[in-house]
Amino acid sequence: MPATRVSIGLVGKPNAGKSTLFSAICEKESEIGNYPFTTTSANSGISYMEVQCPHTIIGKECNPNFGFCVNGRRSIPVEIIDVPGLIEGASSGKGMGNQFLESLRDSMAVLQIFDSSGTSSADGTIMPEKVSSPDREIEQIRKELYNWIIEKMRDGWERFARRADQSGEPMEMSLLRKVSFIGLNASQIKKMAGMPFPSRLETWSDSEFLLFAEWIFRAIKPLIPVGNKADLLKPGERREIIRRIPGSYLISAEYELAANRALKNGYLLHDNNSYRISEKVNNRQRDALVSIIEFFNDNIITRTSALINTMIREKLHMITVFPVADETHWTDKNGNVLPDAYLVPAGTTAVELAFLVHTDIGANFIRAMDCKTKRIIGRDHELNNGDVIKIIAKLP
Ligand SMILES: Nc1nc2c(ncn2[C@@H]2O[C@H](COP(=O)(O)OP(=O)(O)OP(=O)(O)O)[C@@H](O)[C@H]2O)c(=O)[nH]1
Ligand SMILES: [Mg+2]
Repeated sequence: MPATRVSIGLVGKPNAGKSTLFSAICEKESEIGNYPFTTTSANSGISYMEVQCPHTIIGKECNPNFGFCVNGRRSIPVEIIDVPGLIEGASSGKGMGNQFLESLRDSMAVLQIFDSSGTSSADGTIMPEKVSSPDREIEQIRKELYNWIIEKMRDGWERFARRADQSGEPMEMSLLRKVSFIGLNASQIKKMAGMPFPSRLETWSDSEFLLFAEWIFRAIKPLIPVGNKADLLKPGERREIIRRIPGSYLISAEYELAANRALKNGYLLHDNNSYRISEKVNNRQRDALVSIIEFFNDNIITRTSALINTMIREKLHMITVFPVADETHWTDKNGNVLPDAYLVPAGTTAVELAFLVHTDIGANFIRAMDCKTKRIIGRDHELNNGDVIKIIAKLP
């Protein structure tokens, strides 16, 4: 994985389809089962985010260190973490317990996978008819995530808070040590400024812990509702879900996986941005593929590749930049064209990029060059999406 690793976690009740989604978007597959708790420990894999590759500007093929590039579309690795199913009481150890929640520490964003068809109970048992409401399911899982944070914060809080208040250190900085289990860094915790949190930690109680948990999943690690199994819904029902659950997306992990397999087997062909069914399929396979294509053509449905791009661009506000050593040929010092594509937060400056490339380069930063315009840029210049940047540093 590149220096700037982006991780997305998948959470939801058992049988919501997390492992099916993981298998559809990652290079490796995760075990899928129609019984609860098929997945028993967190599993991480690599998926890709597609961006326009600047190699088309200089007309030379690129040589990616990570990922690949096809027809000018560069695929950048993104880590996906498949988490075991969550049930009510998970935060206090029910089901698979709460150790696995700790894999969320490494996730920058979390997809909350819910069963949009409502055909599974709260513990994930698959039912022949609708038995659950997506709204309630989303609330329940959120409550578990919040409870997990509250429980972790409660542990040894009084002693911690007393000491922190006496230390004279800014409240956020003390808190940073306490919340390492959720993987916050100093620049993230500074975003608490302006939020209505009491500065004396000793006065914090469950309501502040809850506010803090809500803030984390809103401002730091966006928790995005994704309704799976939308293939089981009629078109009108799909629209009703999107209307009722603001900010949600609808997918079918099963159809995505089936389409991938059909593409690999040559049963399905993809040209000119549309699908074509091969002549070599039998009638049953043709019917299945027709349903899948029809489903994907419904514009209320989000394709899983678009979902990953949206998470990174719009929810995590990240941009792609390409550091190079040679401003004319856009190569590294070994002649590889555009070898690195970094996903960095929007607002990243030239010197911050230099530190990501190497701490020595960051520490000895002199200036940088925007290789598309050949303009010199200073250390505090904020980079733009798609920039190709040469860093000039004073090295011994
Ligand atoms: N119809 C339909 N079924 C799906 C879809 N995604 C998953 N399933 C089925 O739902 C069941 C559960 O899928 P998994 O991916 O194992 O679910 P999970 O969320 O990983 O479950 P746990 O590991 O137990 O937490 C399997 O029988 C899948 O085939 C979908 O998009 N549509
Ligand atoms: Mg699973």
